[in-house]
Amino acid sequence: MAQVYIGLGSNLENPLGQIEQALKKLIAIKGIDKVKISAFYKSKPMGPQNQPDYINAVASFITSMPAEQLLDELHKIENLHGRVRTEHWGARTLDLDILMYGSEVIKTDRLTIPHKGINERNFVLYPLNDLADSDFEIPTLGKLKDLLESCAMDGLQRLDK
Ligand code: ROI
Repeated sequence: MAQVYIGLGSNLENPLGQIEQALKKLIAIKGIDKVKISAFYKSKPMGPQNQPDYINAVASFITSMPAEQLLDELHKIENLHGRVRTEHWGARTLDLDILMYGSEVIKTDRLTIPHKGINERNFVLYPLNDLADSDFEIPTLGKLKDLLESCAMDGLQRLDK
């Protein structure tokens, strides 16, 4: 069993609804248990600024599904949400990223885990902090507590559910 963390993001076509619906589909995946969900956050776009603000959240669960198979399941959900892969770092209806897969470090054509850029993404670190305890260690990157200290909220807004 691995403890897995997933990042969710959307900035098109009712982002809040996209995230809520995606979480329902995530929970329904066979072989995933003990799902926990962070608060939802509103965040400024990282990358091109001529796109709407994002809604971001993090989910955690345990699974014995291999990472690549989990990635396939997440892509299926993205596709159901009409995800079209167009502009690099452009707007999207739904983005599901495997942030961490247990303590594994994975680098293949399809997967980089821990997910790239986690340490500088407030929209990942702050929701992650809702789920993980303060001495949580991100493989290769260090303690969540230390990463948070050097990552400003910078307009990141925690939403009331
Ligand atoms: N910016 C924010 N704020 N949230 C995201 O989820 C997000 N996802 C992305 C890029 C385009 C890098 N910017 C983002 O993929």
